[in-house]
Amino acid sequence: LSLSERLARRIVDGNDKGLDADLDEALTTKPALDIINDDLLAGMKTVGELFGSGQMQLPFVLQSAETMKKAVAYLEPHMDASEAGAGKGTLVLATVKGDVHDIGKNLVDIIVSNNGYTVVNLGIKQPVSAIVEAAEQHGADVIGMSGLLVKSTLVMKDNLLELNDRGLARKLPVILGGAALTRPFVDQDLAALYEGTVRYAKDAFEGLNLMDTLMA
Ligand code: B1M
Repeated sequence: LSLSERLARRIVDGNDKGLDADLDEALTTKPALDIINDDLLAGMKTVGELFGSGQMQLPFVLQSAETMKKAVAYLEPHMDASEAGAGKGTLVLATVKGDVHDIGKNLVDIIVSNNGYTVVNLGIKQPVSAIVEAAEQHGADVIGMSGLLVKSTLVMKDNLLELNDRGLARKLPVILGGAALTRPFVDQDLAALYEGTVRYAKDAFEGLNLMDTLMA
């Protein structure tokens, strides 16, 4: 196996023995973010396919997720903090109520915070009340919600209605991301009911681009 394939395989197998050495070797050839995007996420994609088709059981998915987290944590110090500390704005970020998936959200945190924004990462299973409280406490410029379950898309819709009701929509643009969402659902259906701006980010980089656009 090539180094790239080996890294993807480590994620699929949830095998972190010797992971750091492989990551060190990969770092000699390409930047940390490329390792995440090309190699580690390829492994997560396979995990999703195996799980979805019933060929992989949940405890093994969890092991893969843990290995993915370790790999990302190991790579994080190697990412360029371009314009870090520039105080470009504040993103309050959460995985929505009822949803435990946080790998994607945490990647958004790493990429957005490495590009000059303050990110307040609330964690998983966050009710809208906690998101609103944090947004007020930290003077958020943007709210980011992540969710991977189909039911999370409905939670996001309810959350937007709640922001409308609280009169916060005009002040707080929202970025939504996660595998169960589609661009038309967010940019058309949800945008039609939210009284502020709501946008879909297909990945962490689009999340960053949206931050730049919304803060411009
Ligand atoms: Co679960 N899971 N899972 N899971 N899991 C999915 C989502 C699923 C699609 C798998 C499948 O069936 N093929 C399926 C959902 C089906 C559905 O709703 N229709 C599913 C299920 C069913 C479940 C459980 C219900 C299983 C069970 O208990 N029977 C359970 C849910 C519990 C709950 O939430 N209440 C469950 C549990 C778990 C684990 C705990 C084992 C683990 C999560 C560990 C963790 O996150 N700490 C897990 C995993 C790992 C997955 C898959 C395999 C991989 C998810 C992942 O990390 N992807 C997933 C399959 C899949 O997605 N195809 C699956 C990598 C990550 C980098 O991508 O999160 O999409 P993603 O993030 C991307 C973009 O979406 C975007 O940027 C990220 C990076 O570029 N993005 C944003 C995400 N959030 C954003 C926010 C933004 C901007 C961009 O701004 C705010």
